[in-house]
Amino acid sequence: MLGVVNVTPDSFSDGGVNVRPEDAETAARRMLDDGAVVVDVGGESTRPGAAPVSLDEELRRVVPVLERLHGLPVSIDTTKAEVARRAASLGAVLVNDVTALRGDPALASVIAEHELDLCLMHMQGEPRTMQAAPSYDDVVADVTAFLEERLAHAVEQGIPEERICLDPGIGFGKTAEQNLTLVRELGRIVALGRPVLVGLSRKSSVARALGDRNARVASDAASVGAAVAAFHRGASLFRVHDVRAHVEALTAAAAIERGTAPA
Ligand code: HH2
Repeated sequence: MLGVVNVTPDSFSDGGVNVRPEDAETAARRMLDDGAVVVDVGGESTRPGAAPVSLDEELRRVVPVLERLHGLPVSIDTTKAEVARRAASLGAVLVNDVTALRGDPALASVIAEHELDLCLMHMQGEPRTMQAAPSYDDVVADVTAFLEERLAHAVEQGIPEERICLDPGIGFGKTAEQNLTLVRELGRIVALGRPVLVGLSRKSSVARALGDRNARVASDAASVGAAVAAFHRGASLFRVHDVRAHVEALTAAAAIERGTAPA
């Protein structure tokens, strides 16, 4: 479980909540207490329509939070090599790159050099325009082929395969229906042989599954339901806002899969 700590004024569901470093720290510590294995700190919103953030501004947002969380398991949600480098020096263990190493050409070598884990996520287009006209021949085949190619690229760049997880990028250049199809067919991505991460938490396609075509932010209850469905299709990592609810639901779902309660 990855707990989301957005240090941004404009994230789609929690923008502005954690802009003070002390608030971000409190939120992160609570998520870890609630069972998150990592907290994913990000200083740039990737919601549809979001404008890019400069390097200086992103560092200004995340460095004070990373300093406060030093020694705890932290992931850095960034596309920039310099942010990843600073995060690694402050103890980050994972880079969550929504461009899947297509953004900053220097990022792969920072990850390899610091022996960081990496999440490769699919996105069609870029956040400012990605929801304008998503288009695929076959969304599941296209996303799977993309992740397979990006995985090979990352390995070529010296990042060991064992350190890499894959993410279909729910909401990144996809219609609500395409997002739901990707989760239903998640087994195709799982078959690539790497752990699969999903970020369904509070996403609009989950909200729209409840019948409101204009809904923008899903409830935590709907998000948990979607995560459990993804779990049953092989997802093993979940990027979520309400950590406790997801941990409890997924622990119960896993116990039913096994047929035994934890000892
Ligand atoms: N979703 C968001 C951001 N980063 N990273 C991965 N790997 N997968 C995701 O699905 C994903 C992600 C968007 O959610 P959030 O961080 O809540 O909002 P914002 O991008 O507006 O900060």
